[in-house]
Order: sequence, then structure tokens, then C-alpha cells
Amino acid sequence: MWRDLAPIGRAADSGGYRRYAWTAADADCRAWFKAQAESRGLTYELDRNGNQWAWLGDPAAGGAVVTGSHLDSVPDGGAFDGPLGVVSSFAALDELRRRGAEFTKPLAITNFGDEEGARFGLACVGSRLAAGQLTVDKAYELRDADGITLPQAMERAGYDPTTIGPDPDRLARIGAFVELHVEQGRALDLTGNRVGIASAIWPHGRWRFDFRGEANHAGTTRLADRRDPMLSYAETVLAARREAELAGAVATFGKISVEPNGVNAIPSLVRGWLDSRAADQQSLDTVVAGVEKAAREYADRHGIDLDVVRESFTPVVEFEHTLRDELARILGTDTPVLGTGAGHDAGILSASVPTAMLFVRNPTGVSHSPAEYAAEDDCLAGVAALADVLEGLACSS
Ligand code: HGY
Ligand code: MN
Ligand code: MN
Repeated sequence: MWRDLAPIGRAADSGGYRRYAWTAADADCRAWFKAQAESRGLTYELDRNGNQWAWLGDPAAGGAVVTGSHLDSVPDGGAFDGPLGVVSSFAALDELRRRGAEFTKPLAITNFGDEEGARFGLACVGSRLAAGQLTVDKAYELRDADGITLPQAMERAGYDPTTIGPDPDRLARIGAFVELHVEQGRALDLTGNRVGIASAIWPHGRWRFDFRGEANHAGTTRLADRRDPMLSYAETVLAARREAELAGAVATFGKISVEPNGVNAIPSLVRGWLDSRAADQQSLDTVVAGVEKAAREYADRHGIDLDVVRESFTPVVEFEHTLRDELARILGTDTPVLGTGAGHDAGILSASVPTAMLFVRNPTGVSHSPAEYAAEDDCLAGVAALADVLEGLACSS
């Protein structure tokens, strides 16, 4: 499976993955998923929001045990964030068949569309739409950097955008959703364990800061006469770091766009995106309010107009204790239970269905980077753990 996935959407210059929603690379990932489903005799389904499903057993029977993750990536993402969960799901099913497991419940493997939000700016679009956490109107307004809207992109990829929207009947078929994911920090590695269970996802969100000044000549405009939005932006980046440190949170400006983007021109517009996350809502609110207040002061000082727009927000997710305890019972009560600052489709679905996550050790903690890595032995331990969990939840003992 890894051999087939490895070249898809891989950038030769960085070695990272650029698998953005509704692009050619995404289509290749989707074709791979469908082929994996069909080669195992699973029933392939595409849902109304572009999420892929591979079913063993009758979906209508209810109480299905569902596992899976996503195949899209951030810009220059690693090989494992997302795909490890999907590959492990198919491998776990293979393992269960080897064990001769008898399924008493339907099982499904999923690939949720557009988890990273790399193209349209909003993460987890496929699961948010299904769970009714993103309205169709808002989804239709999403645009990529070239101004292509989400429905246009879907249509160009050969999908029908008119069907998107809440899918409660589909979610009602699910008895439990378990997402396996490479860990995106070093918490597991520090415990010396290969596999862990998720406790919670930090509340997190994305805010767009538009600093508007005045374009002018870089050589002839006196410093005193400038309205340079880059200055306010730069000071705001430093404020974000300061506020995050004070609150024990994280805050990142990782994306920026500049107009007119000329070496010899003072910018007219600097647009920066703040990603901030914290263990609790109050700390996150403190950070974002602090950054915005500082940005307004810096903007005033330089004669800059500032707009701040919250583009997305995901509240804290505390994974349901009954399912979490069941996983701990299956895997051993000494299995580490960890929180994470990373978002997942599992976090979105947790508002609608009992949901749990497994993490696989990441020896460096690096993720959202071409350097992301997981060792084969750890990945195999993840497959074995997922197989045990699926067997415990979906098979007769
Ligand atoms: O955490 C994230 O940025 C994304 O949802 N994986
Ligand atoms: Mn990710
Ligand atoms: Mn992911």
C-alpha cells in the first residue's frame, strides 16, 4: 500500500506531499482508496460530501464500527499524517481476516475529504459538512488562492457539489468511530510506548488578519511618510509568540500573502493567518484577544487599517469515556492516554457518534513537514492495536 501511495502528489524539490482537495493528486489518492476497497471485496461508497467509504457487511444494519482517516495533506506534508490511519485500517482488516474473526457488526473504512483545509482554508470540510458543523452556504463561499470556489473545484473534479450538506442518516449508522493517527508530538516517545489512546483535542482556530496600508515606492518614500502594513504585521507576529508563552498555549503565523508583493514596493496589504491552540478555552481566548489588541495598537501607530476575521474554530473535544475505557481494556490499562493540539475528523465526529483515537509513536515529533517519520515496527504495532480494537468492538468473542 505504501509503495502505491508514495509517489502521489510528492513534490520532487522538497520531498513533501501536496495533496490538496479536489486536485489531480487528490483524485489519485481517491482512486487508490477505491482500488483497495474493491480488491478486498468491500462495497465502495462515495457519500454526498465527497467522503469515501468501504463497507464490510450491511451498512443499513446499524451499529457499524468505522475506522479511517484522511489522505489529503498540508503544503509539503509528511507521508503519515492521514495516510497512516487509512493504510492501517485496511491492514487491520487483513489481519482480522487472517485471524478468522467473525464480524457481528458492519465495519467500514473511511477517507474523509479535505481534512487539512490546505486549499480552502477550513480544516475537516468533509466531516464538518456531514456532521452539520459547516453550513452549505458557508461551504459554497470557500475559495482557494486562485478564487476557485469549493463547488467549482468539486465540479471540475467530477463530483456533484449540489448534494453536499448534513448527513445524519449516515452518521446514525455508526456505533463507534476509531481513527488511528501518527502522533504529532513526542509525548508517546517519552513514555517508551508504541501506541497510545487519545484523551482530548485542544480547542483551536484560524484567524485572518488583514493589515491595509498604502503602496508606494521603496526608494523614494520617506520613512516618516509611509503607511507600511508589514511593520504592524511583523510586530503582531512577535506579540503572538509573547501571548502564547504567557498563556502556556501555542500561536503561529504560518501563512501570509502580500500585495502587490514587489521587492521595491511598500505593500498595500499584508494578510496573515493566525493559528492558535490551547489546552482550555479560556487560555485560547486570552491569547487571541491579546494578539488582536496588540495588532490594533501597532496598526494605529503606523496608520494601518486592520480587520480580524475568525475563519474557523473547533472547541475542545474530550473523547467519550466509555469507548476510551473500552479501548484501554482491549489494549491494556497501562496504555498511555494523551491529549493533542492537532485537529482530526474524529474530533468533529465526536459530537455526533462515540469516537476514539489511537496514536502511533513519532520518534521526532515532527509533523506537517516532509521530515515526518514513523518506524515500521511502530506502524505494525499500530495495525495490531487497531485490529485488536476492531475485533473487540465488531466481532464475536
Ligand atoms: O491540526 C490541524 O491543523 C489539522 O486539522 N490536521
Ligand atoms: Mn495534519
Ligand atoms: Mn491528520
